[in-house]
Amino acid sequence: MGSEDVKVVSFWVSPFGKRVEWALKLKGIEYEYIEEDIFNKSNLLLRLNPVHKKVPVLVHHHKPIVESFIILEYIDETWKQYPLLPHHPHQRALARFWATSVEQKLGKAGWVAMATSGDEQERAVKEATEIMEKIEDEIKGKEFFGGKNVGYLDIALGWIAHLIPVWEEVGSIQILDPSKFPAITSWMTNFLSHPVIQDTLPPRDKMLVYYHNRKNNWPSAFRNSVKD
Ligand SMILES: N[C@@H](CCC(=O)N[C@@H](CS)C(=O)NCC(=O)O)C(=O)O
Repeated sequence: MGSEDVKVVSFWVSPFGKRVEWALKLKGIEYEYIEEDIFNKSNLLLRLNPVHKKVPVLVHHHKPIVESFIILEYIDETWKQYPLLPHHPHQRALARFWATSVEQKLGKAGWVAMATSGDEQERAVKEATEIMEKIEDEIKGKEFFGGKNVGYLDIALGWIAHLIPVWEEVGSIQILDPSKFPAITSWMTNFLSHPVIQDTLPPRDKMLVYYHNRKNNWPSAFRNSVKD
């Protein structure tokens, strides 16, 4: 795959960016990684993603593709080895449904649970826990959402495995009680022990410092613009 010109513009802790790196690595595609400062955006990012001005951006043969779920589909269609989405259309539809539903519901609730306190935090923890119950039912009895291998939905939800525990520590909250969510807990262990995932995770202590800072700056100019 050495002749492919593939670049990933991302931010070290971006859960969206990790998806792109995981997908490329699972397929054995080499890429150049370009670190972006999302607090002081480069002209490169503004040129590559003028609509959302966000990372990640995949650049394949000088053509940018943005939005992590769209990038995952592009990667899966472009490089056929190690298919990410399930084969059957209904299974594919379900994988997309869970990916986007969890993103919309848990992304916001988890972030607010970490960053706030009092009633607002309590409501957010409750909301996040309710979504976890649905995810628990989905993963029960399986090693990965993709079956025996890490697939599209594992990549889409992978941030739960490494970010939620950090958010729990920063927010002094519990969303993932292992006794309540044994199937998610064992999926997290399986996912985090996969060599590709291990290879790309940011150091936990650096993440803790970063999210403590984000929490301390909340509410602030960022209140209406959750960055990750
Ligand atoms: N829906 C986008 C979300 C991307 C996103 O929010 N990226 C964050 C970094 S983790 C970002 O670039 N934030 C900059 C900003 O919000 O201005 C995706 O899935 O790619």
